[in-house]
Amino acid sequence: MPKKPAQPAFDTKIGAGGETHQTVPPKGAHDQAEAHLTTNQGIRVSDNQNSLKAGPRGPVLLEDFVLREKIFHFDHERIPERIVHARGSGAHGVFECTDPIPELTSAGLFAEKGKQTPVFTRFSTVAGGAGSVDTPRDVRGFAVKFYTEEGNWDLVGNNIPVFFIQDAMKFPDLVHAVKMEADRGYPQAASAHDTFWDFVGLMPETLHMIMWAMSDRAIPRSLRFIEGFGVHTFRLVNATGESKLVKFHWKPVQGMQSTCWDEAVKIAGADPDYHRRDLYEAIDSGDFPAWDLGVQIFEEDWAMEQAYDVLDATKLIPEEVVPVRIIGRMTLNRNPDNFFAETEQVAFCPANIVPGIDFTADPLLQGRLFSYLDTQKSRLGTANFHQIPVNAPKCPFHNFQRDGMMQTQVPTGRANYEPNSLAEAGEAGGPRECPATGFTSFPRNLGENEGDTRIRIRPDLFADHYSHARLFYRSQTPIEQAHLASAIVFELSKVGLDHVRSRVLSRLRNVDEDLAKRVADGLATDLPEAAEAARKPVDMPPSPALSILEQGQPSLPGRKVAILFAEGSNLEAIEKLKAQIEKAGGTAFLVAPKVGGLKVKGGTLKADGQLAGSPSVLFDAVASIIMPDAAKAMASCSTTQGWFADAYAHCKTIGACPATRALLEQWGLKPDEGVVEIDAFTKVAPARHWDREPKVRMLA
Ligand code: HDE
Repeated sequence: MPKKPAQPAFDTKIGAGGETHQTVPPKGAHDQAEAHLTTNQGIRVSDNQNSLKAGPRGPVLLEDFVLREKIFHFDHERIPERIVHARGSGAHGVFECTDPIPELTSAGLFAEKGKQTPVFTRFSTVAGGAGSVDTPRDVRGFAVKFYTEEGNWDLVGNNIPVFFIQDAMKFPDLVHAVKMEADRGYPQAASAHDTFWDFVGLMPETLHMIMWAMSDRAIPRSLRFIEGFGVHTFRLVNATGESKLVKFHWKPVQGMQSTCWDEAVKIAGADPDYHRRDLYEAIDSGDFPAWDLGVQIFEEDWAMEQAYDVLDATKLIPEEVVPVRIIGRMTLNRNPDNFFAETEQVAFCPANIVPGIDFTADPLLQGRLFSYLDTQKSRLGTANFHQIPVNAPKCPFHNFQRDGMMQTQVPTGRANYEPNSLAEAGEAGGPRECPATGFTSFPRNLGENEGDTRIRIRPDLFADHYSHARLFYRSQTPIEQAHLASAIVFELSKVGLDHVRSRVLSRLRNVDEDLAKRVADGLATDLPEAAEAARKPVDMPPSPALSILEQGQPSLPGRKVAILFAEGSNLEAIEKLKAQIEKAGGTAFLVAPKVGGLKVKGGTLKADGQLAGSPSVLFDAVASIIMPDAAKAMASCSTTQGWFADAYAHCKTIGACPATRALLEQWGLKPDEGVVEIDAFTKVAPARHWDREPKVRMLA
């Protein structure tokens, strides 16, 4: 991480009372230009320390406009947080088209190889408030704003390709159920409570997404290691008006990786900003995360032949059936300058779409097309939120929408209506519609052909609530299945209402009998009768693309590794290991019982973090280079023991010198193939050794 130089400070005496405070002189050309502190009206402030008083001990005067303006502005600093996805982290970047698809879409951003489009991306959790922690079990939002030359396109997706519900009508109920319970105001950022599982049990359409949410996908290692999905079926339309259906995918170039539950819980305490920090630091250090954008393209006729409805957002199309074609890459290469101005004020909206892309009649998507514009007005307070820099298109935009709160544009002339003939009198007439290049909606939406009968009903195939949940469960590796079953046991163990637990179990029997048994066993409860299924589930061939572990072991680039040392450790060995890790693309972080500088063999060494403040959960793998004397002193330290025990229990690679190995044995942490000599460490880290897991933890 590049370190910012420390600023020199000097003391000043101010005020009649001679109070001392420290201030920092402006530095650099930029600061010099803005050296004078002013009010919002541009009046220079002479004293930013003391309010205006009637004498040194007298009351503060109402005329102190400097104080009043400062406090007034501060009082209104907070804006309503997002009702969902309140906690998020964002970054700027660029999207580059790598495989143009003009035959599929007229959208300019996909027209030529090498074409670049600026983007702003915001990742988020869903259930917790803006100040909640980064690592709860939750869905992650994955929203990308493409500032294209034809206007803004927002692909507002998640890290899970399906959703809990099929119809926007149920969204407020879902969100009320998962958020803090209405009377008690807890739990924060957690689905493990009665009301959420009550909703799940009563709404079997949630079960597919429940499988994902209870899998390791919902406890990612970092935002850099998640996939993203547009979820709904969209439409691509080419220049001649031909159309195909499409699902959008983001594939992380860094690979995919998750934590395990015990680790995620401990990270929440050790570093509540774990994901935000990780993203910021990676970008700040030039290790730019990237994602490939892929499309699954399919014909409407093909869609109509499937056993599921592609307008149903609780269903996915297996990649093995319709492969994902990679068409471009997004690289996040710039952190926001200001969190509030950019990450907080960014306003995504699935209705922001460009010519060449169109919606389908997915009833969840249709509801979203209303909701986002509406919510921005209450969150950002004005219909002019599109003028905030992070939201404004980077291409010209002109229309006759006028005025409103916080209008920052100054339109000139009389033309504020259309049609007008002011140009005939030599005045500016303003912009006009463009039939040739303007956005036109595709004339037919899939499913929109059933006459004009107004009905509140779902299509038949929407009633299959279990087949895709089953597909997901059966596509997982055994260890992932165990994690998933254990997660449901954990969540249901926090449910106080017996009938809620029982109803969920009765639904799980339709997903997979083995899963239901494991959960019932984990709860020490009897299996109820299977719930009646509205539509008999069908078995689909497993899809390895749905498993994280099937994608392979993580590699070192982009991962953070701790090297523990203590008094007397061998400096040369530490430096050698550090260099090896960095050469392999990882980041080495030195941890010691004290940070200031310890005497080691060969010199003095400062640590990057103190042992108690840098628990092993924050690293992908750990190595330890210590002398027997130090090991002896550390043997009785519960923090040190916990440091190793967690690394071991989270199935991480441990690089152990002989003294460390002896310590592990003393603590009963049996060395296995994941406990390696220092020389072999870089090769093995940061693989996870899941074979170890059954030895350290009871899983369902
Ligand atoms: Fe959202 N969702 N959502 N959602 N959503 C919001 O918009 C909504 C849904 C998603 O980083 C809100 O600006 C409805 C699916 C992301 O700023 C709100 C329905 C998917 C973000 C809203 C859904 C998403 C949001 C809250 C059901 C994945 C964060 C604040 C019909 C495809 C964007 C805001 C950011 C945010 C409504 C379902 C993704 C209230 C009504 C499905 C990533 O407008």
